[in-house]
Amino acid sequence: MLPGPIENRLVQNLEKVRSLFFTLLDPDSGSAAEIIECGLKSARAGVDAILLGGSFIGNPAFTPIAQALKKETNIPVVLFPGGCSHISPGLDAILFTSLISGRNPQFLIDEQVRGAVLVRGLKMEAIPTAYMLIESGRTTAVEYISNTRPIPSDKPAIAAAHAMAAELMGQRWVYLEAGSGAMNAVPPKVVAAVRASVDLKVIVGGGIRTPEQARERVEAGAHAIVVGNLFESSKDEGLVKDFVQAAHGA
Ligand code: 1GP
Repeated sequence: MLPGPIENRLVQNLEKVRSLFFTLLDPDSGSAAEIIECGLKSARAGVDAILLGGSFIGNPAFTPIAQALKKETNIPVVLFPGGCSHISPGLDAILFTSLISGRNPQFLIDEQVRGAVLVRGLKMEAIPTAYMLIESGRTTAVEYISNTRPIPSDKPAIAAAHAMAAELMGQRWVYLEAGSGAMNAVPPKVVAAVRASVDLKVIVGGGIRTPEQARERVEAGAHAIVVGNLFESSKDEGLVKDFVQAAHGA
């Protein structure tokens, strides 16, 4: 499967900036109006894409939120699913993830088999992404829900080996995840080890709270930085701009 227009656009953006910056919106983090406003602020601040999703999605307004963001912004709105039940119309693309750090077949292949039929039916662009949990100081929601163990944060070689396997299996992106609201973000050493081992595009997220932390991970080789929690609580457009500048290398 060749890259689709959204993936191509992100890769083209990478020719102009040092690293991409994505905002993650959790559909359950507030009212539909609040989430849409957070997305619009992100768009005005210059983010490269909005990720929409999380471990749980209980908000029945999920699809209208996605549609409103698509209508009112010109940046990609990409589903970041917690499972195949989150696949719904109105999004530009899906990070089609497999939780390769875990050994739970449900998130390695089962959700994907069920989701593939839906993605094809909706003619949704899929961005093939290996998803890896990195230990971050305490149990995270994604670790608990997926019933998997993260990779130890002081073992960059293990993370690199997983990324190599993902590349050999045809993935194009790898997402190094500390977990939403993580105590510790993915260490730069882990980012650097993965970047040095594969040609995959490297996304880093979870527990990044300052532009400086974002910059350190860009220096280590991240192609994209993801921040969620912080913007949901602060609602500060200026702060999003600071992160965009840190990622873009301005
Ligand atoms: C979580 O990587 C994302 O899946 C973003 O994490 O909410 O901690 O920024 P935060």
